[in-house]
Amino acid sequence: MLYKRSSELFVEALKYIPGGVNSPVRAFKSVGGTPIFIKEAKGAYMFDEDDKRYIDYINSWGPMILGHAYQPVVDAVIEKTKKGTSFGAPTEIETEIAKLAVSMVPNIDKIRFVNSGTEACMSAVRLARGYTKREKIIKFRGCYHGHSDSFLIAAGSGLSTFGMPSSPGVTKGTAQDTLLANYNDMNSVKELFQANKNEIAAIIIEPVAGNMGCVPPVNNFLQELRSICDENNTLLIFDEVMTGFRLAKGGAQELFNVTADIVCFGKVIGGGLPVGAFAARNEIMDYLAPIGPVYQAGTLSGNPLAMAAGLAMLQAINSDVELFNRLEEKTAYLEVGIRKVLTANNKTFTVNRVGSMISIFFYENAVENYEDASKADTPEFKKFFHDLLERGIYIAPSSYETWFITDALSYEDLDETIKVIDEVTK
Ligand code: HOZ
Repeated sequence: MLYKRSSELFVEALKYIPGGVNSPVRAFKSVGGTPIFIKEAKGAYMFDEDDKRYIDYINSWGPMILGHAYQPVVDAVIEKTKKGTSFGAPTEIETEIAKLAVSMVPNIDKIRFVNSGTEACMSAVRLARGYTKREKIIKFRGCYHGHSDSFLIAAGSGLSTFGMPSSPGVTKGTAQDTLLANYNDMNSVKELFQANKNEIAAIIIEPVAGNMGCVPPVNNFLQELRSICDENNTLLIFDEVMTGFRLAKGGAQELFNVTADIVCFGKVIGGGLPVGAFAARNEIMDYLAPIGPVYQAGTLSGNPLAMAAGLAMLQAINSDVELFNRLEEKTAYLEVGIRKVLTANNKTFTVNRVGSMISIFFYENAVENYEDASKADTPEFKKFFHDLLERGIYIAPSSYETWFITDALSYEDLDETIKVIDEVTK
């Protein structure tokens, strides 16, 4: 029986863990069926507890850009572990990775490490509020910046997957300080500035949205956000948890040639260990404790194992001058193949892609914002997901999530994937 061991493990997990998972989308609730339990992974492949092999297009939701169990990261973590796993005191490696990250990313002087993308975005907003002495922020419908209270309003990702765009437990007081605009719609942003003069501390945005599926910024949207922030003394926060060190060495800032005031990281920067970070120019970062008044802290922040993994990952990315070209070529190859077979099979679809982030929407029109993304055909996606899974292709169990391409994928893997997509959509 397919997924036998996974089913048994899920039954057991349900007894002790809410929904059997530690992060909701993993439960497969929106696509139905039993989540597969992973035993191990190497390169482009994951193996479940029933020893079935999958070509992985989730890649831990982004971090495994060089493939699973990437040897330099594994070695760095093993070596560090032998010397102690946490000290709650400064270590040399924190400065090493900070120095490297600052050299790779435009427009930042200092960086602070935390444990997740959620923490990074939450801290960035607190810093922006403290720095500007204003309280309101603008976020975009369908963008997800982690599960901190201020962001769980019209959020994408898991919340959209379950049709609960906002979460109970977020107080009215918190919610009223989060103003909502539409992605790729400058007019909706301008209206908020007009109605809230001198009150907006920051705009936070995923420069390429990845939590309503992959949705690229259109025209000069990011440039126009930069301008309106400058005109209103508002800070522009790029949530580069997905795009950072993935779309280019310097992330979306480099790719689109737009500078943000604060940049948030997660995923790739930790090489698969729990790392987040936020970074900015000196005058903003020096507003943080212990120099400045804005408080932020953490026992496991800058943890030596996490820093060792992150450093090995960033060193590999920094020294590989062809990496981003290869990722672009592989993902473009996949995109062309998918378009070809879906067209031949008379499917109604839209494919969005930026670099190594890609999504298929079963929808006939362009997908430029959350409203468009939510019109995609859900039953069609569910079938597509399960058909692929059964044939060993592992994509995110939600059409609101992006596929993340890893450099470990070979062209044979991509051909196999395209062939399977052809078969299941015939
Ligand atoms: N919704 C998260 C990614 N956008 C899921 C993370 C996880 O389940 O690991």
